[in-house]
Formats: sequence, C-alpha cells, structure tokens
Amino acid sequence: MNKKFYITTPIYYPSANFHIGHCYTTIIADAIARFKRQEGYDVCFQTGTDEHGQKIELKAKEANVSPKQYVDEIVKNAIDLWDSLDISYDKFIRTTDEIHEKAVQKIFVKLYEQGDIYKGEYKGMYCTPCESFWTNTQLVDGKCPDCGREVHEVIEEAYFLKLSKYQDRLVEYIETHPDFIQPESRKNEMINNFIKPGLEDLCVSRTSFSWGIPVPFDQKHVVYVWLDALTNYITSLGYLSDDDEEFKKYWPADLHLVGKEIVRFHTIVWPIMLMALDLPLPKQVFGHGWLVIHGQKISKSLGNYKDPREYIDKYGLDAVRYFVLREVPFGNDGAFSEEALIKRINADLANNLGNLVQRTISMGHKYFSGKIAPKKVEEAIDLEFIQSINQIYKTVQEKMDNYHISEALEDIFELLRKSNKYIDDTTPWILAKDESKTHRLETVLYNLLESIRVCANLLKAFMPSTSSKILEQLNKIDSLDLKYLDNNSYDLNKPYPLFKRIEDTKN
Ligand code: ME8
Repeated sequence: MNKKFYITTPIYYPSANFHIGHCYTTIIADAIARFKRQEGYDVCFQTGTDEHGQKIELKAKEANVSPKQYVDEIVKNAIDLWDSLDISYDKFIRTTDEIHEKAVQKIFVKLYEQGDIYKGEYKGMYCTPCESFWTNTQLVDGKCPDCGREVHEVIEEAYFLKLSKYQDRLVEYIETHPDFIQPESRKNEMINNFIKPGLEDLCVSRTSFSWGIPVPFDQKHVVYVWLDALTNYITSLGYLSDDDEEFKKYWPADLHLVGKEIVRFHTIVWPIMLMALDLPLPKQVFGHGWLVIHGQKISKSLGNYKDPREYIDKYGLDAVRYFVLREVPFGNDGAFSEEALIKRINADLANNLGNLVQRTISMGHKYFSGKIAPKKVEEAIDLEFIQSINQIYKTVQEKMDNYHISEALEDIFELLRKSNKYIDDTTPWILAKDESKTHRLETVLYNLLESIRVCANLLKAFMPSTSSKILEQLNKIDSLDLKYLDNNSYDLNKPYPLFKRIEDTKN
C-alpha cells in the first residue's frame, strides 16, 4: 500500500470573504499535496471553515440573517474561490457539520469526565474582531497585539482545559522532536515566550453568546472556539464516529500548515488536547509568515484587500499561483503588490519560461516540420546541460521535503534559464544555415525539448494548467519521466504563447 500523507490548512473564519492571505496558505498546501501525489503518496488534503463564535453571531445580526445563513453564503464563495484557484482538496470540513458537532460534544464530555476540563470563572481582555483573549502582559499599549484595537474585560462562568497539567510533557515532546515545530525560530519562540513562563488553563466554553456547539451537560454553555476549531483535524476523519476508517488510516497528520499567529494554538493547545485524548501528535506544524500589503498584514479585520479572483481574471490563475509560491521565502513575511506580481510574470513566466517553450517549439517546426528524433551528434557543451536535467528532480525533491517551495521553483527556473543560455551558446539559427550541421541542430533541439518536458512535469504541482499546456504543445502528455530520456522522439503540436508580457506596470 502507498505511504499516506495527511496535510491540512487552518479552517478559516467565514466572517468575511477570503483574501489573498488565505489563498497563500491554501495554494502552498495544494502544491505540497500535488507534489506528494505525484510521488505516489496516498494524500488526504483538508481545508475548511471555522464557523462558530461571537464575531460571526454579531456579523449575522448586522446582516439580519441567521448565523448559519450568514456562513453558508461565505462558504459558497470560498468553495468557488478554491475552484478558481484549482485547489485539489480531498476534504472540506465545516464546524457546523453534524459529524464534527457530535464528536466535539463527545470530546468535551470525555475530557470533563477524566478531570481535564473543570468549571471556573473567566476573566480576560477580549478583542472582538480577532475573537481572541489576551492576558495583560500580551497587550501592546493596552490594545490587541494582533490588530491594535481596543479590548474589553470580560468575567463569566466558564469551563477550562488544564493546560498546566501537561506543560512538562509538552516541553519534553518539543525538545525530543526537533521537526515538530518549523521553522526552528518559531520553536524557540513557543518555548521561551509561551510555555516556559507557565501555561494558563484555556477557556473552552462561553455563556455570553449562543452560536456554538452546546456543552451537552450544561446547556447554557457553548464550546468555545479553540476546542471546537482544532479538533476539526480528527473529527473530519471520523474520530469517535461510527466510521473511523479514515481516522485510523490518516491520523496523525503529517503537516499542519498554519500562519505564524496561530502556531501557539497548534503547538501548545492542540498537542495537549491530543495528549489528554491519548492520541498521537501531528508530525509537524509549519508556521509560515504573512503576506503584507504596504507593510501591514492583509487581514479581514483591516479590510485592506481585493477579491483574489480579480487578480486571477486580470493576470491568469497560474501567474497568481506562481507568485505566491515563488515570491516569499517560505517562513518569512513577504510583500504582496501588483507591481511585484507583474515583474514576476514578465521576467519569469513570459521571458524565461514562455519564450523558451515558444522559440524551441517554433524552431522544431521551422527546421524539422515538428518531428525531432533522439540525439545524434553530441558535443561537450551538452554534457553539463544533460547533467543539470538529470539532477533537477532530486534537487526539487529535497527542497520540497523541507517545504522550501520558493527554492524548489527557483531551481526549476534556473534550469529554464540554463536552457535559454544553451540556445544562445549553440546558436541553432547558425547551425540551420549549414546543411552538414542538420544532425547537430536536431540534437540541440532534442536536448532542449527534453529539458522543457522534465521542467513541465516538475511544474505540475505548482502550475497545473501551464504544465498541461506545455506537455500538450510538446505532444507528450504521458511522458512523465523526470529524467533526460535517450529515445523520446517528438512530433510537436503548434506552439502558442503561455503568458503575455504585461506592459503597463501602473495600476
Ligand atoms: O485563524 N498572510 O482563521 P482565519 C498569510 N479559524 N496567511 C494569511 C494571512 C496573511 N496576510 N491572513 C490569513 C483562524 N492567512 C482560525 C483557524 S485552525 C484550527 C483555526 C491565513 O480566517 C493563515 O493561514 O483568521 C492564517 O493562519 C489563517 O489564514 C487565519 O485564518
């Protein structure tokens, strides 16, 4: 049986339509999922929506609809967005799904009965737009550290999860599993800033709003957000349901991909819940940086963004996918701007990739009516080029194993750049003038076509539609080898431009 790979995105709040920041995580997860499938893994790729809570209750009230009607609209829009971005998710979990709600209630009861959840009183500073409680020490100038807005004090009866009880086990786990929190810098931040100062027990129920899953034995309480949200990763697989086959098959997750602001919930609260449930912990939580716009995080509460479909309509799907995968070194913050997007389109996609494909296929038609036989006349310059083609898969695989996606793409584009240079160095248009060089010319084109074919196969995970277009122009949709082949004769289809240069850089 194939090895399994379970990858998740956060389940996003459908408090407003999603923006390019949500697309960022989801496109990265999609590229990793596709790459793993290409490598033969049995992949389960999950995304979804985190639908309960006070903020959504308030938004629905403002819009004069029920909370469920409110989220239904946004979820419909989100599914359309993921379709527009060609996201190949296998599962979409909504926290209003019956399977989730029932399992959360069972989890709550189980943890209460074994003494990990207890009743107490909640006092805290609360930021309504971010739905986050903060301790006084976490506030920045008395305001929410995430969005900078006013917070207010809240006191009410609530249930708590005993995080403190598991603190030592958690530190030991993190220290003995160096891959658990990535990148490394986030691990140190978690241990030094959050765990070592002492864990406060987590509020897991509320009485001040009603849009949530009722606590079965104390109905004035609804389950509060992180216990409801984090458990999605197992409830969707059927944990504590009648059919837990998928749970047995896919859990523990191989990768929870999350933005850096929720690493602490995924590496402190979530592992402790799993320890309390006596379940294995996820293999890795990767906290990526933010896309920022004019120096600010793109965010629903700041409202500083356009609908991502506007970029897709204007520049094309694969340009948007390529940009978010390539522009930001994974783990760091990165600026999103249309200027930077246009630069990438022109330099990498239109010039480097598009030109290479078009001029190679055009020369194939011009000099050999599209029919190119395997190599005949080899020269010294070919050896290094062929070696680069043969090495590319291993290099990309190593980068992808560490989720260095931007670097994996950089390597593929470096081979494309070398291919363009190979054209400049071998000067096919000069070879074409000398009849005695026909075989050499054919070999040059053959080598170029092999390089393009291997690159197109490697681009599948990142830019699926461009990859298919290239393979279709090469008339090689089934030639999946990721190495240079000696006997792969070509009968080319007509070329057409893959990406148009964008001339106007002012928007
Ligand atoms: O936090 N740059 O939901 P959310 C990069 N429901 N990624 C960004 C981003 C940006 N500017 N803005 C958002 C929640 N994201 C909870 C999660 S999980 C059990 C519960 C991405 O709608 C990034 O992945 O606020 C971030 O962690 C997530 O969206 C937050 O989405």
